Amino acid sequence: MRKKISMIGAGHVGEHAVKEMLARELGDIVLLDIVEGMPQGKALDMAEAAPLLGYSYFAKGSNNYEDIADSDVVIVTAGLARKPGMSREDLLEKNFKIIRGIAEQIKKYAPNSYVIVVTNPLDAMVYTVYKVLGFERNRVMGMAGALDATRFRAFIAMELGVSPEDVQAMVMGTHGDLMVPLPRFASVSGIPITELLDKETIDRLVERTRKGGGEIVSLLKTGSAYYAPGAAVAIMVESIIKDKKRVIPTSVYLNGEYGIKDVFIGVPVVLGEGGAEKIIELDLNDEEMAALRTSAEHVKKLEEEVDELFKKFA
Ligand code: TXD
Repeated sequence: MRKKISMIGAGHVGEHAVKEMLARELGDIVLLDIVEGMPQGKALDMAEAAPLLGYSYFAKGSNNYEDIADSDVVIVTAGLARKPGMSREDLLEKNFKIIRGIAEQIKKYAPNSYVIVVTNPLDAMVYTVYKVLGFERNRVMGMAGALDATRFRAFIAMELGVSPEDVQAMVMGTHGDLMVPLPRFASVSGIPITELLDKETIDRLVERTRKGGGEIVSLLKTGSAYYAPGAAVAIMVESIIKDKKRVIPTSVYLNGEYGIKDVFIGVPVVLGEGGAEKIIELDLNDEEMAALRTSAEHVKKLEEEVDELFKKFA
């Protein structure tokens, strides 16, 4: 049975994720945006590349939510990026309104789907979607850890001059400066990186990972990263659709795991046909646990702001 995937938001991350999902033949895709013509143009352009690249699935551009009906997976990348002079609160309020509206459409047209949220501020936006949908927690998740971890892996590979493929790493916590990269759980073909790099170097790579998003923004000047984010989305969707059961850091609603409750935060998760099937609980040391708690407290505050926005715009 061909699967159906819908991408809400046909901007940079949306289109790159779709391109990667087509290349991996994950399913037929609906690419939806508020801008008329643009998603149709991008989808047509991708269809025209199919004979050259050899994939058998199509994306369809749309401005109409009826087209997402009965999707197996829905991804949300729609929203605004922060512009100069705009505070974080302004962005939270603007994207809250956009994301809440989108979640209502998903609930109406794709009530059996797995939903992956990408829009920033990530953990607050996935919380917003979760509240509107009322789905079981294994069906609503956020993408961020997959991106932060691939950045950490890439930096380790570059430092050591080894294949990025052989580098594994875990990054937990919220998306942003308070993320929690975990060098103790990073390895090169099973060799702990603590055997290969000194503490000073590891600290430098951890810091670069924390600031990874900002580094790209300051180079690009207009907009933020989209190659690695698009690939990270595709990898998560692939693990769900093919029931690969890959272990990927994913923002999920914790219910007591790690001693944290009612907060969306990045933790290692088994992704398979049941969505976020299983949370892996690592035995964190005191320092790691303290960093994760700080991350969770930060998200909790944002969630309280979201609760206020639900009341304000009831
Ligand atoms: O790790 C992560 N989670 C992230 C998050 C990694 C990279 C990007 N991250 C965030 O994703 C970023 O801060 C943004 O909030 C989103 C999307 O980033 P992108 O770079 O794709 O932004 P664009 O290119 O501006 O695309 C946004 C699209 C654009 O085409 C708008 O027309 C559309 O969203 N948009 C809408 N579509 C549908 N419906 C509504 N209401 C709507 N509003 C805007």
